Amino acid sequence: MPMKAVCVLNGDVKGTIFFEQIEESEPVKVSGMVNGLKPGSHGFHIHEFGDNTNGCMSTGAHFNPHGKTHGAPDAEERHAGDMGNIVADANGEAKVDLAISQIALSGALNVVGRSLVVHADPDDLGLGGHELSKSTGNAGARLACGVIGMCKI
Ligand SMILES: [Cu+2]
Ligand SMILES: [Zn+2]
Repeated sequence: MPMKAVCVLNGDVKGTIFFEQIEESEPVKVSGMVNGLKPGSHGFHIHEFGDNTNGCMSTGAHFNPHGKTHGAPDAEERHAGDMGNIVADANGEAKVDLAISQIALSGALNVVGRSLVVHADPDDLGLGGHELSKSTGNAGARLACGVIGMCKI
């Protein structure tokens, strides 16, 4: 059965991102728009907790059910929540249109109830050589976040 979820991003930037999965064996389509960004690349991750009690700081680390190190979404070694970067144009607008196979909207890889986070800086995909590259991609401050919730098909 197809499933659909949505995340409204709130913080220094705004956005609405939809998650759709046709069936369990299919990747999750992640689409939508983020506005108010500095032009360029911004780290885009699913963090483990759907907890915004202390803003984006209480969303925890990257969703990582397999105990891996940080990487690119298509790399062998990466967190399930690693979705790479979104790229904002000169107007600060980033269009998101991804297909992510390491997450799901049900079962062990379910991301519903977790948080989506947009960062101030580019995610170096684990390759930057910074002390944070292998844990966060050195993507800097958490600009906005929101809890991923089920929505009507
Ligand atoms: Cu993040
Ligand atoms: Zn990561």
